[in-house]
Amino acid sequence: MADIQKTLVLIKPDAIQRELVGRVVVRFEEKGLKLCAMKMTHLDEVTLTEHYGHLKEKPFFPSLLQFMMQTPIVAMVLEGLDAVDTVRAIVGSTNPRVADAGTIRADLSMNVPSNMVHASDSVEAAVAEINRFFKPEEVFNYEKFTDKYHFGEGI
Ligand code: DAT
Ligand code: MG
Repeated sequence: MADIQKTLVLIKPDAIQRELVGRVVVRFEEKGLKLCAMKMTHLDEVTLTEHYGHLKEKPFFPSLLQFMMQTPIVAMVLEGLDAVDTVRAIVGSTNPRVADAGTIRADLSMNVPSNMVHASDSVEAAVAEINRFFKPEEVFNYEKFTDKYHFGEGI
């Protein structure tokens, strides 16, 4: 049975620089994911060290942080059936050159860390990451006419 989940997406500085924000957002919207929150914000070292804590010992960690602070980023919360895995599938694997064609990373990028987007990788991570980037009152729950197509029983 599918679960209705929320997940976090960050549109990274390379997408901002390359003027591809709209192209990223449209992919999630046309899939049928519901936009529950969205804002532009500048990340700081404290937030990024928490966010990328699992990579702290990696040699590329300092340059990853520098990259993520080059411009503001756009943070979003998306909701849908199995949204965590669904969004990861649309985003594609970390290395854009081996990501499946049709994914955001494969179609629009070539390298790391400039792979366009971050997406939560588990339900637990999604809860923590949504709380990291949004206050509860910034995340909206509302009904849409299309809910019957995207949120129904189905398979
Ligand atoms: P993902 O973003 O697919 O969840 P991750 O959590 O392992 O991947 O890494 C976070 C980001 O760190 C990733 O999107 C790009 C950057 N990164 C990962 N591996 C890297 C590497 N070998 N060199 C440079 N940047 C890397
Ligand atoms: Mg990750």
